[in-house]
Amino acid sequence: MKRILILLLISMAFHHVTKAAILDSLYLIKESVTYNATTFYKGALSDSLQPIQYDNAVLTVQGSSNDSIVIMNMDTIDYELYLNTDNNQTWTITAEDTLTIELPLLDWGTHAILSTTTEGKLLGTACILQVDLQADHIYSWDQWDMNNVLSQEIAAGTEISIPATYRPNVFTINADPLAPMDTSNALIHGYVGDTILISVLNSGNMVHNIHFHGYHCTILGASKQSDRVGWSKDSFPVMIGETMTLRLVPDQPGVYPVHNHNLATLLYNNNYPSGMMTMIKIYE
Ligand SMILES: [Cu+2]
Repeated sequence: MKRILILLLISMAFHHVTKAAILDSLYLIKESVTYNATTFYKGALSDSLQPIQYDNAVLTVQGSSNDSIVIMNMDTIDYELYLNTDNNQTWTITAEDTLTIELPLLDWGTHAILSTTTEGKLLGTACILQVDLQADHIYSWDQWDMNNVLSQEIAAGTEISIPATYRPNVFTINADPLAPMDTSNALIHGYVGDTILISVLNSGNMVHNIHFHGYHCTILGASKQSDRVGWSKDSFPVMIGETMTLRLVPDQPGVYPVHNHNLATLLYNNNYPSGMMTMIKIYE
């Protein structure tokens, strides 16, 4: 009897440890950012407050464990968050409060925590979850679009939806509208023959169309276009709120651009190339 009790206590202890594994603590924020004299509001789930990661946290998750994430709501409004691959999985965090959310068991691939709350939904508040991904290099691209004046109205609560006259002028991969060719964390580096996995999220308000120069990518996972899994392509759409996992195995060295095929998304303050563009740099 004593032995059973000890075993029970040990199993409870282990159970408790796996249940309570805290993956990360994130700040839920909504802040104004200025690039080249143009100011816009961006929502984010950030790993730190100084500096704020406007490009959202990217977490490595083991699908077989119910990990938790602590979220501190720094905003003065309540937020509802949900898992993009399971709409029944929702969490509400009241204004200026802290909540520990427990993730369900997750399938291999790329998932995202998104928001149904207007400010979070339209201003790109998100967290990418990379579940059990293994490769030589793992990257992520979070695509978001907005109009800078509209973003201020959304942040002020005077606009609660995307109007029919929506004319976005801010286009970002990982929250940077300038598409810096040397410093962006969207930039991909690797060697010929490497396996490179890219998690893609569309946290924006319109469909975005990725186009690769130099290479084809294989779609290993797509949360909304599951019929495309296995396709190898150089151009494909990413739906609003969709996550995809792409596999790139470079067959040649070189430096090639990747960009949104909708060329209007390659502008910022009328400068080209900006916005939804980055580079793939492959070495021999
Ligand atoms: Cu091109």
